[in-house]
Amino acid sequence: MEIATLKDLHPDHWQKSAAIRVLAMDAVEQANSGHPGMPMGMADVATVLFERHLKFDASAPDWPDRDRFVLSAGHGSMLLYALLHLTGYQDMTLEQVRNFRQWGSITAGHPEYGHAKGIETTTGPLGQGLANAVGFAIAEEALRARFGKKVFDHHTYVIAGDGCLMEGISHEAIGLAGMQQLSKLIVLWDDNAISIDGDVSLSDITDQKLRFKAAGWKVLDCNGHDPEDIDRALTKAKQSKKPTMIACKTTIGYGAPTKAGTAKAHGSPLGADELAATRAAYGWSHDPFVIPAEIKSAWEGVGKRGSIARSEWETRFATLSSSRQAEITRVLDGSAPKRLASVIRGLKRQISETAPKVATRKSSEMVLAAINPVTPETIGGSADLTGSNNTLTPDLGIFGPSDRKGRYVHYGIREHGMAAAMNGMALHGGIKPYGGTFLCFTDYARGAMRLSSLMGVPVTYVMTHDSIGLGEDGPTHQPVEHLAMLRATPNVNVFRPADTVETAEAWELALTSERTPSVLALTRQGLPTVRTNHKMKNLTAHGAYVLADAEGKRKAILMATGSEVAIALEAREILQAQGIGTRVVSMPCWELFEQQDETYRRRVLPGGPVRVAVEAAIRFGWDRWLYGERGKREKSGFVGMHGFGASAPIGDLYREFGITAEAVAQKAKDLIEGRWQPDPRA
Ligand SMILES: Cc1ncc(C[n+]2csc(CCOP(=O)(O)OP(=O)(O)O)c2C)c(N)n1
Repeated sequence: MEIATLKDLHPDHWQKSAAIRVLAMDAVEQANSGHPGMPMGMADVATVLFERHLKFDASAPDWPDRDRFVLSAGHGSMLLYALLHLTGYQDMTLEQVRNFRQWGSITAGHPEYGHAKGIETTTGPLGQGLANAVGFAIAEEALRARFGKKVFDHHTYVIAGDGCLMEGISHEAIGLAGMQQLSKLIVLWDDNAISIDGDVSLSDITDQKLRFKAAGWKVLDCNGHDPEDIDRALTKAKQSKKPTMIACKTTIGYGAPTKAGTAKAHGSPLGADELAATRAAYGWSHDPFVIPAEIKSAWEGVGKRGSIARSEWETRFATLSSSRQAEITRVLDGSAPKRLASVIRGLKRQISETAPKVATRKSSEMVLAAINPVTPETIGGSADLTGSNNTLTPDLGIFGPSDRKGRYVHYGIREHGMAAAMNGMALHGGIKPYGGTFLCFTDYARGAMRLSSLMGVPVTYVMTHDSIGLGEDGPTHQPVEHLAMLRATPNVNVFRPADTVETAEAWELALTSERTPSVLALTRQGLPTVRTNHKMKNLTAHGAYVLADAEGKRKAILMATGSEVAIALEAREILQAQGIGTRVVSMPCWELFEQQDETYRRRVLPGGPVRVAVEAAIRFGWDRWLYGERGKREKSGFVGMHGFGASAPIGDLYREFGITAEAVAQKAKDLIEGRWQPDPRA
């Protein structure tokens, strides 16, 4: 649709959408970086969505029953910032818009969760927002089933670009949403046929509409510059029993005389001449960042449109029993249920007394069996490894189109989609998601896992088969570098528990974490209980602690995690038998140990004794504890992996790779007797 026609037929709409366009153009120009084309192209769609469909109240951005709006094409961030400013979100001032992409502003290059109200999730890595939205929609279904539609009854809208749909993660997200019949999920595809390199046809000829249809979606079309057509499609989408994708035919950089419809409008300022010419084409005579009062006030009216629905919701909420209100408030706040701590303590006591020999993946199942019944906000799942990850407990039921009260999601073989959906659920609020796969396939989930950390959402990753200890599946499945990679990631607690007691403690910490995701690295193979002395206190909360102290003069400290703690204890026996006083330090979570004060760390790892670290993974990162923390290079050694694993039975692998109690004891003795040798790979 030509500008003249649009202005003529829909003058009010035009003014509103033009305000988005010029704010985007001006902010990108001022910042001298950013992406004007997408906001200019999608301004009409966004205007109709916000004006006629999106249930929101700009004065109450956290209202739990608001519709969620996800800008998956996060490079078009100015579209969102303009909408938030125009509709009257308090924190999104004009000053913030002027400071687009500057240090300290809330208008970051890409929308970042927590920076400004109205940003539901961090987007920018293409496809993530779309996949988060699947989690938002799952959370809404689950909460509606649990608390009723008086309290939870809202849609999730997504704007996604060609890039989002080309990314592999979109395939996982679309497949999952289609199967789950998430009818309140509506995706608006910015079908402008342009990406950075040029025409999308340079790299993709997929029929996206057929693709969505094939995955079980309803598919609609609209002219993305015709408000009535956009409205018609959105109205129809809301009646669908399936998730809906609306292909919105748009022109990138709409109205820019020489750049519209080309990749030149995608990711750089229009430039002074083009900017002036575009203003002229729009008939927009106002100075940069000036929005005429009547247009601003019309937009503010849109921002208030939802206030009636919101106050009606508050009235309905107030009619609920006080215990129901308290429970809803609790799950939305993310506070742990009262009984969680006592259930964990009870299990710890029982395990310390009976000392079972079980794999920590099984330990995790035992813990979940105890905590899931008292924590109704958990939604578990696995990427098709349920029996191996031990993530399903008998009380959960399966979440699906015919049972929204089920609390277990069969994610299918979709690690990345699972991780992103979990982010969405956690961000929605009211749900504590956990999901499993093999630790090695962290690689496949990595894009979304990084965002869990960046956004500070407390999801829990249950990563089993955590070392060569998985045996015959071989090196393709044996993680060696993954712990290091996870530990290198800011803001994630990487737990590698040694037994069921530590596993229970790790779960307690994961479920009570407020701003940090957790990874539980769990074994396939059986492990003895090493914590046979019941302690009420959560020792894992310290990150590392003295599990067995030296008898006699302390000459060696053995540090280990997970399955290698038992090996360290055996090595200690050998050394003690030879009169060498040896301390064993279990280090289930380095990140938490780092957070302890100096005095505690000094107490656990005093300078003086030789140190040997043992972990069936590569050494990377261990030096911090070997000689960075009051240790000495010539008095420290590492027993672990130096490359990829191999396909063989577990016993052979540990022996062949030299990860044995004898090797650990020998290393300690060599160090004590001054026979230090540099590790060529360290
Ligand atoms: C995972 C990921 N890969 C690459 C990029 C860099 N990037 C940002 S936008 C973009 C092109 C997106 O094209 P499209 O979705 O069609 O956006 P439009 O050109 O319509 O604005 C790319 C490659 C990114 N943000 N995320």
